[in-house]
Amino acid sequence: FSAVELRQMRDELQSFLLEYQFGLREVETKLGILRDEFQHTHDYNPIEHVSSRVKSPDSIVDKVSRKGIDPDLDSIRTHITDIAGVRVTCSFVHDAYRLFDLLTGQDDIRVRVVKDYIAEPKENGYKSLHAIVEVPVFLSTGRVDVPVEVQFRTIAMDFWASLEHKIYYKYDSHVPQELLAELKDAATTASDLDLRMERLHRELRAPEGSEPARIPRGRSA
Ligand code: 0O2
Repeated sequence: FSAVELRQMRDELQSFLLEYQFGLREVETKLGILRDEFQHTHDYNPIEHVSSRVKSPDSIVDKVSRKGIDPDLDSIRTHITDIAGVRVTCSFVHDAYRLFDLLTGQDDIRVRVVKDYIAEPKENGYKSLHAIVEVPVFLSTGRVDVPVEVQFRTIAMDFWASLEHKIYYKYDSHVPQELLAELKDAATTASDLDLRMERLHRELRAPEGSEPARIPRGRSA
């Protein structure tokens, strides 16, 4: 390649990734508005925190080779839908679903795919609600609809997933069987905690004078 061609490739790659950066900003703004309005109207913040990232070029290249995708920008755009990713961590499971409904119900958002790993956890115990949404971004050249993967989860699910991710990388994806079993057990403990915290929270928010929700003792309370 000549120096001019290399510069052109770099520029193309930069504008390609910039679109995803803009897509993230739009989704983050929507979530920020929902959080602030919710706090104002209901005196309650359903979002614990939001993090986002554009996939690194290295990680895009890994996925291209893992999935046998043609290494050109058009097929990457078509086949890799998590180049822009936002993670919304909520205190409670019902908030994760509520945020999902509020975001995906907006009429400029198009929902491409939903994977509900909260209702149907993965075999290893992973839980989260995933949606690939398309958000419109307006550039000087016109409108582009940018795919963004949004993951909704609770603090407990997030705690579990980040540890599992670290273990998976440490063992280069060959995690010993005992550790896998222990992770799965920890996922059950995390779900139990989510249930329990949600019940306590409901009791806290029940109108004064009303019958307090009964909180059963025991493992799945
Ligand atoms: P990172 O570092 O978060 O970007 P694919 O993305 O094509 O491999 P699929 O089925 O299209 O898989 O997507 P899916 O199932 O919606 O999962 C994509 C993302 O969800 C992953 O992105 C993780 O962030 C998260 N995820 C899915 N399964 C697991 C899991 O078992 N453990 C943990 N810790 N996270 C999971 P990346 O690109 O793998 O990683």
